[in-house]
Amino acid sequence: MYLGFLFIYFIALSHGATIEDDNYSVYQGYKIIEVTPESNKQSKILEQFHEQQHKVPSVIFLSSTKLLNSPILMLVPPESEIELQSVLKSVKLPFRIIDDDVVTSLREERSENSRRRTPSRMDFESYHRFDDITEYLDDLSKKYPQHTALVPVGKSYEGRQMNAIRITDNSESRSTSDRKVIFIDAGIHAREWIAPATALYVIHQLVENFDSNRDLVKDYDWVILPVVNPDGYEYSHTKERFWRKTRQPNSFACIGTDANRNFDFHWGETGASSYACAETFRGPKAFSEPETQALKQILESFEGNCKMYLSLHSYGNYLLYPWGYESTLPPTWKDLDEISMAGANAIRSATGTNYTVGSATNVLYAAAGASDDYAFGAVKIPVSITMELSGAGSGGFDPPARKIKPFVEEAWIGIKAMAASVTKKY
Ligand code: 0X9
Ligand code: ZN
Repeated sequence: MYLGFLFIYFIALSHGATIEDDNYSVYQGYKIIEVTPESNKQSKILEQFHEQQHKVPSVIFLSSTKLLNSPILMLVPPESEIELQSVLKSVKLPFRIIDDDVVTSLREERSENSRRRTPSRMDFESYHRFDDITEYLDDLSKKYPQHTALVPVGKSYEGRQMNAIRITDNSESRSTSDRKVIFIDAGIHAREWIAPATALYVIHQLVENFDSNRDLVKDYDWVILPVVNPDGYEYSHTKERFWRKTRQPNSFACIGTDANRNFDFHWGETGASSYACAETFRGPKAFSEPETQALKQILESFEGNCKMYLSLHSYGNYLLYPWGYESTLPPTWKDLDEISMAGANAIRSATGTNYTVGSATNVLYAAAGASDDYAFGAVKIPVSITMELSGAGSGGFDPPARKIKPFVEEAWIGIKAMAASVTKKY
């Protein structure tokens, strides 16, 4: 008996997981269901059902869009399957079960996904834990003191130190406070692991491949915060793979706030839940989360100098600009469109991947209190873009390890093109 347990334990270890670490049993019996609305009526009913999840959460929307003929994925617990099916039947919307055993898929993916990086270098062959990421930034700042500096941003609810890295070309004579800034963040949503990986790839390119990318840092400093929500990120590694929110407890024993609904700009007006258990909970008040406060402060410290705010999310291949809280477009939307199109076109000609460009409300859905609207509307950063990266694997948030490299390389092509367009314009 004892030997049997020991054997299972070693098998688990040899697959890169520990028994204590197995975070997938919470999804026992869950399925991933895909629907593709083809008419406005079908799209509307699904939107209403999505809205309802803001109040009585059961089904987790893994992706959503207003565009017809685009697939929408849902994570469906066994007890909600019948309800969902009857909603879909009422508008003759066919569905496809794309995964009827989420637990097994996640376990299989996990064995190849999580490995520690080789000390002193970053690799893009697996997803890295928060401590590993912190250590990498630390290493870079020591190894390249002439080009990099750590910027302490704040502490997460569970006390994790959040650091951004500032990348600069020291041959410039202007003082730091006069330099223009491009600010990138990732990992506001815990489960979107490809986003921090992309932020790390941008850091790696700008610092470790400095000479090839010199032009991009000539007039601009880059400040990059690779994980905005470290508590959630770690929780999605160790407990619930599809965790989205922060980890600060709320009423009704429900934990976490959707950090991308917690910013004080039209806070809570649309597409955000006032219900603490919902996936899109806006928080008990604006900036209730230490992580969103930290992001607000660092953004405000670059007020006037920061010309582009780019927030990395996944997934769906979208480049979204304001507004995200209402369908009206801001007066400068043509500039925003031109810069986003530069990114989309660069990616399309390099790899053929198609990024959809448009305002967040018009392309996806209205959701107020997000960081992109705050950066644009409150901090007055002239270019604010949310980039929804490529998806793959379970529910779209688990691109297999071998896809990390091509995905982050592709994103970098788009980011470079957008940055080039910004530095020319501002
Ligand atoms: O809903 C979100 O926060 C973002 N999509 S995600 O699938 N990564 O969760 C989109 C945010 C777009 N911006 C605004 N609505 N302001
Ligand atoms: Zn997101």
